[in-house]
Amino acid sequence: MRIDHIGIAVKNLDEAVKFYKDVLGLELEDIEEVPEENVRVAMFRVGETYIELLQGTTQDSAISKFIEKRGEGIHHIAIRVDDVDRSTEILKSRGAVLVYDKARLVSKGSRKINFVHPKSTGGVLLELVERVGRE
Ligand code: CMX
Repeated sequence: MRIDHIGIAVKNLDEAVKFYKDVLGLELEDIEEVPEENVRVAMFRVGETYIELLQGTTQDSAISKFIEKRGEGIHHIAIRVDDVDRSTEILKSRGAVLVYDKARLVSKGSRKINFVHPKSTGGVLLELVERVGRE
């Protein structure tokens, strides 16, 4: 296990990308739309992990709702796991509240994800992410 990425909710992805790239000098790895989650995301490599900037693409997206309620800022911490289905079942059996009953495949099948609700963790949304076909 390791920290896969830290997710930051932003209102304007293009402006935020400019700042992280041109001012902070971070390396932009990828920008993609993740329709399953109603977000557009930009990934910046920071050593062994990533910073993920997220903009909601619909008003009812989790990111748009988060920004409306709490403003821009850190939205989640993602932990890389080997088998997200197994992690989901183990955590449920230990009493954690998972957002999805079954983990979801996203990003054209390259990632399988689930979330532990902030009510379980002391106020931090935790993502569990399996990189499919990657170590
Ligand atoms: N971190 C910490 N607390 C959060 C939070 C977050 N990211 N999002 C919501 N909360 C808090 C709210 O402030 C609220 O607290 P209070 O009860 O004290 O007011 C509580 O959790 C419930 O909030 P809510 O507005 O009623 O929000 P919902 O229950 O509708 O949604 C959640 C919360 C976590 C279930 C929803 O955001 C979700 O389904 N998240 C998983 C999907 C997701 O985040 N997708 C975007 C990222 C996709 C990607 O990384 O690719």
